[in-house]
Amino acid sequence: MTAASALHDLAVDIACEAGQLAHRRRTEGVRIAATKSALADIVTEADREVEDLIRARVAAERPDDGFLGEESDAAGGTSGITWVVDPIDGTVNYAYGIPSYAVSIAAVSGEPQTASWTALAAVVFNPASGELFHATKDAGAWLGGERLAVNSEPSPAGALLATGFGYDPATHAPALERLGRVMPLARDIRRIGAASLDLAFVAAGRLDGYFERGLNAWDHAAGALIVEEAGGRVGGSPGGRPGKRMTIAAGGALFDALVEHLGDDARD
Ligand code: LIP
Repeated sequence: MTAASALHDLAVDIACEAGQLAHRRRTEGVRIAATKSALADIVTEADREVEDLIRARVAAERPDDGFLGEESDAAGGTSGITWVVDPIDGTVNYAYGIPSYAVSIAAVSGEPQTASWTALAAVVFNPASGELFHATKDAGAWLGGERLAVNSEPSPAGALLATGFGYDPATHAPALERLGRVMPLARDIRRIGAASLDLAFVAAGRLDGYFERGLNAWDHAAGALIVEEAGGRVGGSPGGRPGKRMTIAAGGALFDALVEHLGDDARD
């Protein structure tokens, strides 16, 4: 077993346990614990509890690894591996009872910076649907046991695109203007509400492409590897990586078209 496949297997095991906890808490009723960057940017008690579980499992199995999670302080490690975690991606969906949320876990090597790390293993698990998207570097992307591949060419009707909007109301007008610039490429738009699922759906060919401004590393770390292992491209921020400025995911030709239509919002 390679180091990456061992990380993958651990990530899958932890994501399944964490997803079952998230789903159980959802059925019991969700309580908002706090708001963060804006009134709409909520964190539930389950977000915190699920991240605590993931962090404890990683610490027990790999005590020298680093940890970068949405709901707790970053911790450096000495092993060169960092776990990048969104315990419940799609928190607003989760709070409203919309079954589109996921545990997103990536294991990366190198400095814990999107611009420089190498993702080795990734899991995006939606416990509401039971769908487990996963990938190991250089070993393909999978939905359960089914190999995934991005759509290489959108339909002549246009691309089915997904995007998202930030929690800060001040970002909505420019986001709508940006959407208008991209619409000539689209047959339609989807707003799923969880970046990790948007990315996993691009990998699965359920979407032709996805773009969103303002994501955090834990939103895209796992989904980006799954898209790349499904033959897609991910970028949109300096250095050709996903990031706060923009995250774009698609097959090759559509990726370039999205960069062109997004203009300075995505150009290197
Ligand atoms: C969410 C992303 C979503 C984005 C939301 C939010 P969270 O992450 O998955 O794509 O549009 O603004 O960032 O907050 O649910 O972990």
